[in-house]
Amino acid sequence: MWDSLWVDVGLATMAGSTPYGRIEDGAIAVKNGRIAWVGARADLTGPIEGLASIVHQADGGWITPALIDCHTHIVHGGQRAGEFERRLMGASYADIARAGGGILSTVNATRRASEEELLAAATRRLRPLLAEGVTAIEIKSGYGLDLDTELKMLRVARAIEARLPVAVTTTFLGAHAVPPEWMNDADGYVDFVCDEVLPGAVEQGLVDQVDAFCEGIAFSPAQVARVFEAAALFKLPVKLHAEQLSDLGGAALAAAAGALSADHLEYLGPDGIEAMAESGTVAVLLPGAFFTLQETRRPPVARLRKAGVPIAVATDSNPGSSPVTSLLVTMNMACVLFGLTPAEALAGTTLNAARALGLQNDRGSLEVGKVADFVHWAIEEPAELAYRIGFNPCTTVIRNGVPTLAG
Ligand code: DI6
Ligand code: FE
Repeated sequence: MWDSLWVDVGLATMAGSTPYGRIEDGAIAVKNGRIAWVGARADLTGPIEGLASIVHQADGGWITPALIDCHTHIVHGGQRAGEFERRLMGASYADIARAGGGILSTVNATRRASEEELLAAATRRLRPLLAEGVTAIEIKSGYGLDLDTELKMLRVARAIEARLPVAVTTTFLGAHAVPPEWMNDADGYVDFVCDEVLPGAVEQGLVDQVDAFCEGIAFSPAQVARVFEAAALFKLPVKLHAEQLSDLGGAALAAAAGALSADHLEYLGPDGIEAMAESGTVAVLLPGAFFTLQETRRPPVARLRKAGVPIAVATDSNPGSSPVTSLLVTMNMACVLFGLTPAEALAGTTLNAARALGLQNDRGSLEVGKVADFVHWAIEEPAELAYRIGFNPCTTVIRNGVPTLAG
């Protein structure tokens, strides 16, 4: 006897080799918070009332795996609307960063903010994501750039998991920018990150994975390699902000380190693609940053596809380059701006987002044994999720098999 069963619904399982893994008239059952059965309703045997304690007649619509936002900087102090205005007047993102604004302006605001203030502000930004059926999210540090503030950000990320119905993967991003105290000694700062900040955060159980920003305005491949070595000492998985504004070979470096993902990738070249395909590194596309910065160079989607590199899609939610708090809008951008199909966009926020976080055994598809996190949508076709802009058709978020929100 199952705990619950959903019928009279389409299933986009995101499993198997067909787009969406569609089952038109499906059924999905839950036992002890995990998916216990999934398939065509016609394959259920016996009267359905006898199969589960609770039977939900969905009355049409579609169930998909719960969404996963696999790249965010959602914990931060302040806002950067002033920079938005300056960019509209012609200043570039890199100009603003070099003039001491950009990431460093958020560092100042984040250092000043209390833990309670950071938690309250992040919670307000998370609400719209949760209402869209996000039940797992990655949250990076990287706006502290000193020991106390990096730990503070990561504690807030952990507190989010305790307070809100969402699983949080924390990512240490101490190598996000060179802070003012180390302005003339980037190598010294990297040593400090590797020798003091990362070990301190790991000791407190605050780090699930390690990231860095490989870019002319941030850290060189040689510096990133040192951060990856430090992560390896703690057996932590790595990922990288790579090839966002130029091609420094970051993706190949990440792939060689066995990275879970390389993210952004507008300037990714053939060598990087090949290396990622070989290592199984996920390409995380962040169209919100491309849109916000009015970039023109697109990530090489056709070549990634051809090489068989798994493609994920995330908000990159941050106060500078991607002030985005909708994964559905981000899926639309991935289609319109980058040429993904709606099925690829949904795989990018479910199955491949799970892979980018190393969570694919538990999340990302409707398959027996995985965590029973899924979403019911009032839609006629799964492609509707990527097609509308600013409309949220989510009716119910099911978390650990329990309906948690009826919108
Ligand atoms: N790339 C990004 O898109 C974010 N960080 C990064 O390395 C932007 C962070 C910011 O502008 O605050
Ligand atoms: Fe980012």
